[in-house]
Order: sequence, then structure tokens, then C-alpha cells
Amino acid sequence: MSELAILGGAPAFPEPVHVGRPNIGDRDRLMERIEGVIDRRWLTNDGPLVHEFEQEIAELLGVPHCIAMCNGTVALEIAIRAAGLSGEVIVSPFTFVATAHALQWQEITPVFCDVDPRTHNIDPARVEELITPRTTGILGVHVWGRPAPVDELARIAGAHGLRLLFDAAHALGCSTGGRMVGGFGTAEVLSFHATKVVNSFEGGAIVTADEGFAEVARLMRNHGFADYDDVAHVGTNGKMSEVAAAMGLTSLESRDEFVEANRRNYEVYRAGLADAEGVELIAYDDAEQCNWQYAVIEVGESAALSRDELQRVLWSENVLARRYFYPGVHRMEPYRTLFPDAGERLLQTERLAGRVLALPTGTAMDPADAATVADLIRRALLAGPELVRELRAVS
Ligand code: T4K
Repeated sequence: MSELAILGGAPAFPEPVHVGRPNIGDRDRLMERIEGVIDRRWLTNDGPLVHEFEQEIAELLGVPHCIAMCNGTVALEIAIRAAGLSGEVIVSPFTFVATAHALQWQEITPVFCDVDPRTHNIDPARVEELITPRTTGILGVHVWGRPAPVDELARIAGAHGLRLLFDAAHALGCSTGGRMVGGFGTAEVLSFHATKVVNSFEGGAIVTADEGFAEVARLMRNHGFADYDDVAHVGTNGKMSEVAAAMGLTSLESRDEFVEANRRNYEVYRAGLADAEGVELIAYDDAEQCNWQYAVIEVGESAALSRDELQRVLWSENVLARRYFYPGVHRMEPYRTLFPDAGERLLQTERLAGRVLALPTGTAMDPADAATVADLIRRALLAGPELVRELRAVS
């Protein structure tokens, strides 16, 4: 126990080990593509690499239309607008804040629906009670890449005449019931942020099977321009640059390797934490396709340390585990001011937000590092009450 850094030992890692360290892929290929961008002097505005990237993504997901964007948040905003959402939209509060902000930014009220504690996704059994005459849609999120209950949500949306969109920022290359994420609802939104399994530095995309929707989203992405001098729609600037697409294409080429690295680390965590009392690594369905992008533990009541205490132990070892998505979007501004009592009916979300910790993974981490992290967690738990006493004394 004396070796734990929080008690004065040397940190297990000399440098910070981040959650979300970017996967890079083949540098030479990336540089070659960037040289091509410079040589062509075509830097953005629907360039050839963006086209190629869109085709690759559409093919991978088996959807007819992919519209690449500057980031996932703007892609969400455009998807919401292209779907004609207004009034109220039902959404999970257990997500990155961008999901709700994309609605609120357009003066649409996010109506937070509690989550299923097993899946961390929106609980379909709680959706219908939130529908009012102002409700126009449901925005599902595939948290951690574990698909939302797509069929139940489609049934509810269909029965009530609501639009259904999905925030698929975590779920590139994931499937449910053998069907790839990307084809559900009216449209799905991807993120290629630096921290995602496939990245384009910053980037995002709307994928859809609806041709009319795709056309509107494309117009909106480029200020509404249908042609030179012809503005056919209200729009914004959501364009992906060529350099971003260069990274996106290079990253896509190494996707299998990235997923494999995630999976290897996940398996090390699974083995290392199998007998860690009170700590559970979230499960993925082996029968489905999965990107294994998030290695997330839940720290339960029977653990010797609270989630926050465990996080402090890990941070002192330079393991920067993150409390995604603490404290829940409903407890962030402007939502906590707008809905001060929301927590009273979001009991599962509140409980979950107090338990989860995302551990580092990805290609920047090798399995030996993951084994060290798992070992630190086990040792911290074993140190138990004694460590808690010390922690409280130093806080
Ligand atoms: N919907 C969902 C469900 C999302 O999760 C996200 C994004 C979105 C929508 C919006 O998509 P984008 O507009 O971002 O395309 C990070 C990411 O910034 C964010 O993209 C992501 N979700 C979220 C889950 O994680 P933060 O606030 O944790 O970022 P930050 O700066 O703390 O970085 C995370 C970790 O990654 C740090 O430990 C440092 C490390 N890192 C980060 C960057 C950018 C690196 O090592 N290198 C880097 O270049 O949100």
C-alpha cells in the first residue's frame, strides 16, 4: 500500500496517461495526402478528399448518404434543423453535453428521459410519459458505442408521429441485431473528434438513407448554396476541410488496428478487474460489431472506495481516468437553472453519474499499461478502509 502515489510513492506512470489519446495511423500516408491538398490548392468546400471520405463512411455503414461536417456538434445542429424539430425533443441526460446543447442552441427544449441502468442508454419504457403536444422528436444516443434501443424508439416515434434521430458519436462501426449503426431513424450523427476511434482532428458527419433529408443537410452545410450565386436554403458553415478528410481517410485505413488495440486493452481490463470487489467493467455484446472505444467501469456500493476516491488514487498515479458524463447534462447550465428539479425524476442517471469512470485505452496505450492500471485499481480496493482514512486525512 505504501507504494501508491497518493500515499507518497512514485507515480506508476511518469507522464499523464489520458483517456482519449488520439489514434494516428500511417503518418507517411497522412503527410502524402496533405501534400496533395497543398499541391491541388483545394483546401475546403466539397473537395476530393471529403468526397472520398464520405464514400468510405457510407460504404462502411451501408447507408446511401454521408455528409461530412466540421465536427459532430455542428452535424447534430444541422440534422436537428433539417429534421424540422422544434418545441420539445426527448433526449438522454447521460451523454456528452453537446447532444442537449445542439437542441437548446436552436431554442428547442431538451426533455430529459432517464436511462436504463444496464445499458446506460435512454430507457424506452420512460419515453412515452414525456410526450406532450409540443414534442416533435426523440434524439437517441448510442452511449459508449452500445446501440440505443433502436426498435423500441422507432415504434414509439412511429406511434406518435415523431422524428427519430441518433447521436452516434461513439458508435462508428458498431452494430445491433446484425444491423450497422448509421441506418437507424431519419438520420444518425457521427463524430470524428481527435478522441474518437476514427478521427479527422475535428470532424463529424450525418448519415442517412433519406435522399431529401441528405439534400437539405448538404445545402445547410454550405450556407444554403445550391450553385454559384444560388442560395436555396438557410444554412451555416459546417464544411469539413481537406486536411481533416486527409486525416479521416488515413485513420479509417487503420481502423481495424485501432479497434483491435481497444479490444486488447479491454480484455486486459476484463481479466485484471474480474475479481475486483464492487467494480464492474461495462460489457459489450461479443456477437455484434463493436469499436471497444470506451473502457468504462462502474464503482458500486460494495467497493471499498467511492468512484471519486478511486479517481483521486488513479490521478495521483498519472492515470487521468474521467468521470464521463458527470454530473449528468441536467446538472449543467443552462439546464440546471431551467429544470432545477430534474434530478428527482432522473434517479438512474443520477446514480450512474456517481459511479462511472472511463479508463484510458486506444493505440497510445499498450496492454501492459492497461494491466498496470487494473493492478492499481485492485490494490486501491484492497487497501480499502485504511486508504480511505488516509485520503480523508489529506483532503
Ligand atoms: N455527442 C457525443 C455523445 C459525444 O461524445 C460528443 C463528443 C459529441 C456529441 C460532439 O462531437 P464533436 O463536436 O466533439 O465532434 C471529449 C471530446 O472533446 C468530445 O469530442 C467527446 N464527445 C467527449 C466524450 O470527450 P472532453 O471535454 O473530455 O475533452 P478533453 O479536452 O478533456 O479531452 C479528453 C481527453 O483526451 C483528455 O484527457 C486529453 C485527451 N486528448 C484530447 C485531445 C483533443 C489528447 O490526448 N489529445 C487531443 O488532441 O470531451
